[in-house]
Amino acid sequence: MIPKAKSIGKSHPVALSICSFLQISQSGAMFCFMIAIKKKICLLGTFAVGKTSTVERFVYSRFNERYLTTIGVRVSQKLMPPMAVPGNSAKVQVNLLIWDIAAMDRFDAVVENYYRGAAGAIALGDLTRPDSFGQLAEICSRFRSINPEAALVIVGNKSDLQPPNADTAVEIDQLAQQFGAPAFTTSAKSGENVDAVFSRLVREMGAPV
Ligand SMILES: Nc1nc2c(ncn2[C@@H]2O[C@H](COP(=O)(O)OP(=O)(O)O)[C@@H](O)[C@H]2O)c(=O)[nH]1
Ligand SMILES: [Mg+2]
Repeated sequence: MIPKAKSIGKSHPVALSICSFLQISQSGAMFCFMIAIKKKICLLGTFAVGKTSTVERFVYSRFNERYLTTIGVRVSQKLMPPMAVPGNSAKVQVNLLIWDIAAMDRFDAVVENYYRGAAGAIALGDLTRPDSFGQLAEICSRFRSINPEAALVIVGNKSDLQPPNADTAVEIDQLAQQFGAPAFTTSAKSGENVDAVFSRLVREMGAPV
């Protein structure tokens, strides 16, 4: 009988559960451990840069041309593929809780509460609107002030409309250096690099073992 997953520390944003599973290989059956972890991540950026579209592409593999303003916050989930742990028979599976937070004109306690407990964030600017990157530095600083250890990935979205020009490339590079974060260009419309951004963030957040 396969034991049921046991949940530890349910109230903590990064909840851990461990279950064993039976792996059948050519050489016979053996027990492996699956370590399941929940991690909260946030999508950051000013209005209409493509936060909701990036989540829609990643979680549901779809895209909508219409702009529907996000009100408050919307949380989606996605189970990442199990990852092998070097030197260990255990595997780790990350369950991402993705917080798509509406752009706000100002930071207040509500926004700070949305950020609280996040292990990472994807910070997006719009390649067709260079000013959207200017606002990202302040948003990322605020996010890091709440979550100092959180991982970040910087994204220039809408690459299908506009490849990064010299100025935006410099700006993205500066943001990446300032926050010690990798940078990508993506298209939520075509899907280019969207999976790669989430996979990289999971790696940046680090395995729990
Ligand atoms: N061409 C193109 N349009 C995009 C892309 N990402 C988002 N959009 C469009 O940009 C608008 C704003 O996107 P949305 O995800 O709602 O932005 P949010 O306010 O940051 O959540 C919508 O009309 C989307 O269809 C993209 O990669 N390429
Ligand atoms: Mg939105």
